[in-house]
Amino acid sequence: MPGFEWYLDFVDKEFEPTENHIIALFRITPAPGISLEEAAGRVASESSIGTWTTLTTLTPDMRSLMAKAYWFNGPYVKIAYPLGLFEEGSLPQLLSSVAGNVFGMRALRALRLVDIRFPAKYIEYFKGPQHGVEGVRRILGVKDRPITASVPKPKVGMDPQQYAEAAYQAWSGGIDLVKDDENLTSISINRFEDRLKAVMRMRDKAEAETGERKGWLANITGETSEMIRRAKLVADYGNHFIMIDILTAGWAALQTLRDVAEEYGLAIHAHRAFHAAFTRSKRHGVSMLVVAKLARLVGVDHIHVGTPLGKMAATRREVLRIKNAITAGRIRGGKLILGQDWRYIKPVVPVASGGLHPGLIPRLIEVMGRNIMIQVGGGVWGHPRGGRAGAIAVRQAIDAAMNNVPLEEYAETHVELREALEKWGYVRPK
Ligand code: CAP
Ligand code: MG
Repeated sequence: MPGFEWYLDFVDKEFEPTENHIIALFRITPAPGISLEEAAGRVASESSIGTWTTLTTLTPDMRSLMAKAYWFNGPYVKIAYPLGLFEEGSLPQLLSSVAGNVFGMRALRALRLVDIRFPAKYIEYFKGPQHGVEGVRRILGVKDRPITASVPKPKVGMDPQQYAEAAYQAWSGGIDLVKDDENLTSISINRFEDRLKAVMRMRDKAEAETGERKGWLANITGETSEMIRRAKLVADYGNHFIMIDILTAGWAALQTLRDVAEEYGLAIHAHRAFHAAFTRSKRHGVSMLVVAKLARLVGVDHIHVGTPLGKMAATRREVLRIKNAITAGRIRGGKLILGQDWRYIKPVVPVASGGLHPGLIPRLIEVMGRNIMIQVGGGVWGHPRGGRAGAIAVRQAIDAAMNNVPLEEYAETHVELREALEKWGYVRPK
């Protein structure tokens, strides 16, 4: 290493982090000619106090803020960060540190932030979910079975009246939550306020007819002050839920809306559109595990975690690891997963969605359990007899699974389910 480089000062295999360090687990692929230790030192340096050269301004006391790469296992490296590096309660600043410049360094061919652990002294500046799993189930009056949601499809194209009618069909067929699609916010053919008024009229009608509680995941995504205005409108009309595309809206906006949601008792549904731009590669980017843990810390009430059966790429192992990370009170550390004590931070509802239909529901419940939300869009609106029949078929598939009755057998006496199986069988869409 040239005389002006000091990256190895950020590597200490004897270092023992304290309870008050933030720990990041990285997967590091050095560029040719760079050792793993040097690459790890570059990551620890660039994400804490260093840069490419030694400095005349560095005093001994500043060294206490140096991050330390201290654990090495193949390409995996743990880096410990002193809490003094971080602004209390600011996710943007956390990510600008541990997930900022480091991804672009020439000394690395690839870098992935695999997991992150927050100490109690960092967690204490965040609210976590306002309602959490128990609170959401209480709002909906759904005790044991999976919560159901459906996105009226086509995802964009219906005007407010058509959309509200579709919502009514889904609710009256037994769906608990009607969800705006991730790209349906307020567009010329379907303005947010018009949709709000039309949908809420139908929500009341469906509740009166079914005797079940119904909710609308109102996609308020937009510029932050507009999201605040829309959240207040949703609360004024008596809906208990808002939906935010948290990654396109941004972490700062999510933190603001978490405070607004507190004021109005609103549960937050987190859609993760945009995540696969950086979560999908196993060698570069940020894992969905990290995204889900950050979202729990800020305080979403539901978040999409993927499903191994659907149209989006996801492995069973990854989905279950994410599900555990957002629902367990404590995460046990393992070889490549960091322990985490979530303390007072409530559990978040894992959302399984993407290519699901009645034929997949029993297997989905077998793999992901009952304490999930199942979103079925095309699998409801593609039913031969329309959305209401599709919704009924979803509930029939859940009933069959909850009572351990094979779908084929249950379909003999439940026509909507039979028709869904005739159209899709057990296909796994892609
Ligand atoms: C699913 C969906 C969701 C995806 C998001 C869609 O519709 O509404 O946005 O599930 O992916 O637009 O594709 P379908 P993920 O039920 O018709 O597939 O849940 O993996 O974040
Ligand atoms: Mg969608």
